Amino acid sequence: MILLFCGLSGAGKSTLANSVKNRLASQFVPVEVIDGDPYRARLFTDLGFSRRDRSENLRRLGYLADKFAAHGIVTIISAISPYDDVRQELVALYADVKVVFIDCALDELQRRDTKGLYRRASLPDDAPDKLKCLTGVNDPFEPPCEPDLYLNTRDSSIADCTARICEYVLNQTAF
Ligand code: GGZ
Repeated sequence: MILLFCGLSGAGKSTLANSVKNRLASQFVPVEVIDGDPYRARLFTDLGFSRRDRSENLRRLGYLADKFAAHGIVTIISAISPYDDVRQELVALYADVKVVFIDCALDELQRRDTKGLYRRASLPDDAPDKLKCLTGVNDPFEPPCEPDLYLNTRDSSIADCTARICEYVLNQTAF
């Protein structure tokens, strides 16, 4: 199974992915997390944040995920994945891809702003530090119409969201 976690920066995708991994590991379910941010930093240094590059990013992550999943490893892709067409491409291309929408209201993300990205996106256009294509602020995010699983990290705790995802995985698989 491949779980495609999508949602805005700061919504809790990486936190949840690692929390799900730890919880399932304690039940001897193998999980690999493929997180967009470190893969961009270490392997996909040629990619920026244009639509074309974001799409290419997800295609590469999907290809890798399929390799892990082929060995029976529950594989979580954790990336903003803002465009529905590429998410659907992965669903069509690979076996058992489940879209998991990690949602959170923008005002809460702006309040959390752990990396300062939302502050930078709201700077005046001529500010040197201005972030010009932050997803959800000045770059698009297409919410999945019918995600396999919907979680909202403003309304629910990480523990509750983790429990729901683990329950879903365990119900869907033969572990
Ligand atoms: C979105 C950005 C941007 C812009 C830097 N827009 O939450 P993070 O900080 O730790 O992870 C995000 C990461 C985006 O990588 P993804 O592979 O998830 O993106 S995508 O699926 O859209 O290809 C975020 C940080 O990089 N970041 N600039 N402009 N996120």
